[in-house]
Amino acid sequence: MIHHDWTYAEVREILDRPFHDLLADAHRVHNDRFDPNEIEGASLVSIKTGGCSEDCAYCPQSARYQTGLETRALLSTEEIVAAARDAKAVGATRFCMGAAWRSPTDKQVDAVAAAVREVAALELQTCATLGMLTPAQAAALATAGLDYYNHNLDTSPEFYGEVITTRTYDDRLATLANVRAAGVSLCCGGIVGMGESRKDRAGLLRQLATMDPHPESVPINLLVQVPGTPLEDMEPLDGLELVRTVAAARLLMPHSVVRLSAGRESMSDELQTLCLHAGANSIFLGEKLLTTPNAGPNHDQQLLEKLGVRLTREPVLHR
Ligand code: SAM
Ligand code: DTB
Ligand code: SF4
Repeated sequence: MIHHDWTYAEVREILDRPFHDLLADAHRVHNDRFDPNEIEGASLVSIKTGGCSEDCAYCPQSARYQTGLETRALLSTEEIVAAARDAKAVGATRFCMGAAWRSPTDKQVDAVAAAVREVAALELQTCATLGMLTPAQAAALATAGLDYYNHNLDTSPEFYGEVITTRTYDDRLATLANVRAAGVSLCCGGIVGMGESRKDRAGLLRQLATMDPHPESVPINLLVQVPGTPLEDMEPLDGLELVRTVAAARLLMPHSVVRLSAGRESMSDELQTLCLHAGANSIFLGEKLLTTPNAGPNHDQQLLEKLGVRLTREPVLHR
């Protein structure tokens, strides 16, 4: 049964279970719904880089922090399509276009919509993450054939103000509602390792799991600690807390594809494997996330081979 009425206490009880019980429960649900030997490969390209007006404390692309990042204007449709072809060549089935905007102008949305049309023609699933959207902008992207929109809640409503002050949690919820209303699937998750407590991880998971329907994709990012950002010296999160978060996401949102998203570069193969065992069934492929290094295709291929895990277009739901 899929529930959308999770209470904080229920979510917290799941996160607090003895580790082996939590892992076994999550793997059972994962195995019932999906083939654990199949994962989705997604690919990211930064279509507009840096110079962002927002103050997200984790982000190398904020203009407020000296991260040494080279800014870049919006790529042309041709450049985006070339990146999409490269993504397809490494086995990606979803192509996500990310832009460092607070919210795009209508003209910028039109330019991205033109690229979406061409990427969709390559038979890649399309995703974009462009910041806050109006209902009309979401509808324009839907018309262009956008399959998914990524917009993260990032953390619990209570911890949110410690990380971002330039837009509110409610702003994010409004964009999510606009995207849903346009008929585009949601990719929505958060970041762990920003100094939040287990209470906040439970708060984030509760927000996600009380959406109806649940987001189709749930990215769980481990903070990438980028020099120059306010979170650069954060004490790294205990890996087992990441596994708990993934396992709880799997139990709370059994039909969603859970992506072990940013941060795999700093994880051991064993930690990544525990996350896949706990129910993660999507990763980003390729050398780069948006601006920071990713695990890389050679290493990923070796790991997937060792595990006997295949890349698949869409992890199959058994029931
Ligand atoms: N500018 C748009 C926005 O913020 O909505 C879209 C791009 S933004 C880079 C997309 C997401 O990337 C953020 O919401 C955040 O969850 C994630 N992210 C950014 N920097 C990160 C970091 N250093 N570590 C982990 N995740 C990060
Ligand atoms: C998401 O949840 N993670 C991706 C994607 N959505 C856009 C972004 C990760 C960014 C990591 C930092 C960087 O490379 O700039
Ligand atoms: Fe800008 Fe998005 Fe980075 Fe926030 S996460 S600073 S909105 S690019």
